[in-house]
This record gives sequence, C-alpha cells and structure tokens, in this order.
Amino acid sequence: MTDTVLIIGAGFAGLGTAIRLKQAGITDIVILERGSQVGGTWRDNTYPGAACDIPSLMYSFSFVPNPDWSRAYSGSAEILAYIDSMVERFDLRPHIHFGANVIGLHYDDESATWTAHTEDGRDFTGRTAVMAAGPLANPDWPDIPGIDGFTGKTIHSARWDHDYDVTDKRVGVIGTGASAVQIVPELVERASSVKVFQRTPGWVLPKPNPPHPHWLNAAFRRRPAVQSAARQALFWLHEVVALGVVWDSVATTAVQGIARAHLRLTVKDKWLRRQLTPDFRIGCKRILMTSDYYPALQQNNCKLITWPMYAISPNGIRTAEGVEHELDCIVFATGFDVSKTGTPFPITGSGGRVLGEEWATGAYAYKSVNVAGFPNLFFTFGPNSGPGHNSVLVYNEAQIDYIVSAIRLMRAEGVRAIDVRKDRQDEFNRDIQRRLESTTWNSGCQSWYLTEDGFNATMYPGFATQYVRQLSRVDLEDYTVALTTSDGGYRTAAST
Ligand code: N01
Repeated sequence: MTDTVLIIGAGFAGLGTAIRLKQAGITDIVILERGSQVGGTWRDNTYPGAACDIPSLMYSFSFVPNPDWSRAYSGSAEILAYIDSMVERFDLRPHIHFGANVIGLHYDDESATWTAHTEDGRDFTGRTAVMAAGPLANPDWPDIPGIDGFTGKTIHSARWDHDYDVTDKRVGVIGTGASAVQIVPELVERASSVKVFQRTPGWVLPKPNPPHPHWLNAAFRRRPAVQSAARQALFWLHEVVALGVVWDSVATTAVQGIARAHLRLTVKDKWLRRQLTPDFRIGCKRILMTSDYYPALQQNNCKLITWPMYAISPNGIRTAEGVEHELDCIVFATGFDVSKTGTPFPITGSGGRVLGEEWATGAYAYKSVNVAGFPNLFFTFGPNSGPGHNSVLVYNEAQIDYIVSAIRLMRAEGVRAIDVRKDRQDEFNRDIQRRLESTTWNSGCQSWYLTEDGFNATMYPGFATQYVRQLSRVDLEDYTVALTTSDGGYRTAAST
C-alpha cells in the first residue's frame, strides 16, 4: 500500500503521469480529482471561442499521438475530447477518485509517506506524491469596489455559464488577456453591445488556423513517423521564436515590428490604434495570438473603454471620468489566482515544515520538480517551468519522465525517501534568477508571471531543449537518500 503513487489532479499532467507510470509497469496509482470529470483547465474553460494558441500537433503528448486533429489550433472541446480519450485508452478510470478535493498534504517522517486529506474527510496515503493540480485552476475575481452589488449577470471566463444567453444583451468584458481576446469576437456576434474594459493592451500576433486536410490526417494515421516529423518541425520553429520572445534582443524588436504592422494593417482608426499599442517589450506579458480580436473591436456594436474602472454599480460599470456604462452582464476575463507565493492547500514536509511559509515571498524548487525538506514529493508545472514560446506539454512531458524515472529508481534501489539537497537547490535557483534578469518577462511590465515584488517564480529562462535536457536524467547525487534495510528500518545512503 505505501508504495502507492498519489497524483493530485486529473488534467493533462496527472493523467500523463499515470500513463507513463503504467507504461513503466507501476500500477499502484491513486489519482485524486476534485471535479466530477477529467480535463483540468480544459474542462473548466469552456467560454465561447476557447481554443489553444499552440498548434495541436505540439499541444498533445508525444506518447499519445492523435492523427485526427481537425485544424492547426484546436478548440477546447476537441482538446477535452482528446484528454477524455486517454482515460479509456490507458484504462485510467479505476485509478481516479472523483470529488476528492485535497485540502492538505502531509509527510510522515516515521513511515516516509504522504497523506492527502480531502474535504469530505477521506485520507489517501502513498510513498510518493505528485502535484498535478495545474497553475491555472482557480479563477481570479478582481477586487473592484461594488462587485457584489451588481444586479445583472456576472460570469468568469474560467467558469462559463452556458445556461445564460447573451443574445441581445449589453455585455461588458473586463480584461484583455489571452481569454478575453478569444471571447470578445464571439460575444460581438451575439450580444447587442460589447464594451471591453482594458487596463493594459497586449501585443497581438495573427493566428491563421487552417483545417488539416483529409490527406494529411490520413498520412498521420498511416505513417506515425510523418506526424512525429511534423511535430519536430513545429518544435524547432518555436525554439527559433524564443530568440525574440524569451530574451530582450534585436530579434524582440523584429517580432514587435510584426505585431506593430499587424496592428497598423488591421486597425484603421488612429485613436484606437494608440489605445491598443502596448508600452512594454513584446513577450513581457503573454503574446496574444488571434486574427479575430482587432476586427471584432471595430464592429459597430463593440467599444473599447480605456478609462480606468472606478466601481461596479448595481447597473453596470462606472469609469473614472464619471460615466456609467449600463450592462446586463459582466464577463470577468481576469485570469487565474496563480500561487506564485504559498501553496493551493497546506503542504507540510519533513519535521513539520510548511511549504507555504517557505514560499511566502516566491516559490522555488530544484529543476521545478523537487523542494528540499519535502521528500518524495514531485511537482508538475512547478516553479520556473513555464515557457513563453513553446508548448507547455513539451515541458510537462520532461517533468513526467523525470518523476517516473525517480520513482522507478527508488523502487529498484530500495529507496524509501529521496530529498533534494538544499545546496543543489540553492545553486540551481541562483542560476535561474540570474538568467531571468535578461528575459523579456523581467523587462518591466506587470504580469501574472511575477509576484507583487517582481520575483519571477513562473517562467523558465531558456530554450525548451535546455529545459528538457536538464530533466533527462535523475542523479541521486543531487539527493539525500534513505534506503530501506533488511530489518525494515532505514539508513541514509551517505552512511552506507
Ligand atoms: O488572464 P490574464 P487570461 N481591473 O491574467 C485584467 C492561459 N490561457 O485568462 O493586463 C482591470 O492573462 C488584466 O489587466 P492587466 C495563458 O497562459 C491560454 O486571459 O493586468 N483589469 C488582463 O487584461 C494565459 O496567460 C490560452 O492590466 C483587470 C486580464 O484581466 C493565462 O491562461 C487561452 C483587473 C487578465 O489576463 C491567463 O489568461 C487563454 C482589474 N482589477 C488563456 N484584474 C491558450 O490558448 C485583471 N484585469 C493556451
């Protein structure tokens, strides 16, 4: 029982970890999922227009190829169907406990095990635990005065209410990030009026999205190597883009030039163009990929509001110059409450140390996967694992394979606990923070990548290739290792 692997979350990362564990012959897996369905952020983000801005050939696992993607960039329903299909294809359902909302995770030094407590009073214990809850899980409602007094309908982009019909309604959208730019074009088609409340404009690049022709999907089906080659080609194309997007360089100026030209070509009105021109380097905030947003903003029933919001009134939104914008519905496309400091629920490690306290001013880890003092605990999408230019699933696959290798190694060597060495972790993080200094993310804008103090606990400052390479091998030299002895006790590897 105690060799069980606990996985928290049944989104891409949790299911991917379970698949790779099973493929490695490890089957005592318990997946704890707070929802009643798999899919994580793709289960929750079903707003009109929800889609991925990374090509599907890369926004999928290489070990679960799908030859049938309908187009270059898939919509959320198709992605969710892909995630769902993994459950049956790899017989994961018996491992998943739905409605298991983890509210605490605690390590016991005596038994070297983790116990997850759920909201409904259940406990699940395992030798190892994998955090796969995802960073974009909890909607962020902004702190705008009067928010609770609005008498119309409020909807958050990450919890769309499909029973509410926006047809002929006066809709306000707060936010102009990656979610908003997908929602606005859909709303403009249906609502009587759409007012977009912008605090900061983002850089926009066009996103042509051609359907995959039948012959291409047939080729992928007949020759999986063709699909792998296409995936590789896209991967390297995105790696090249890193030169302009990750580091602040002349290539950044070139990419910014493309975004500026796109704005000039698609937005004719000078005033609107000025309002939509960011004052930060491209890449600093997430680049918005859409060909539909600028045209939607210029429709007769759409208006960009750039006056700061003063308050939400019972009838709408009041802006700083004293205008009240009357609305039937407010859409909050205001993003996610991402834990860059603290943890989503209490996690106590060896000796009762509390991870939330250690991460109070910013999260950090060793290679984004382990944290010293929290033995046998592994993170997916952990600190400093975010890409700005490539598929997050490429990074996620590397994390998963590292975790599976570590668990296999533990079993093969009779290891009861591995705990990453603090000196290795500190050295690693010094290097990460030094390298982040020259990136676009740290070049002076405010984004969800940074804490309020400007600490970047989110992004990986390099190529995807470098990230993958650093996780290609588990070196037990990086860890303090406790081995099980023949009498059932244990000793640290150093004392052998
Ligand atoms: O959220 P965001 P999102 N008053 O945090 C504004 C992923 N994603 O849901 O920029 C006024 O980016 C805020 O303004 P500002 C992707 O990783 C992926 O759009 O802070 N405005 C901003 O405009 C992405 O990065 C896909 O000044 C307020 C917006 O709300 C992440 O999800 C698609 C405010 C929030 O933007 C989050 O994107 C969609 C306030 N008080 C999302 N508070 C893919 O295609 C916030 N805002 C894979």
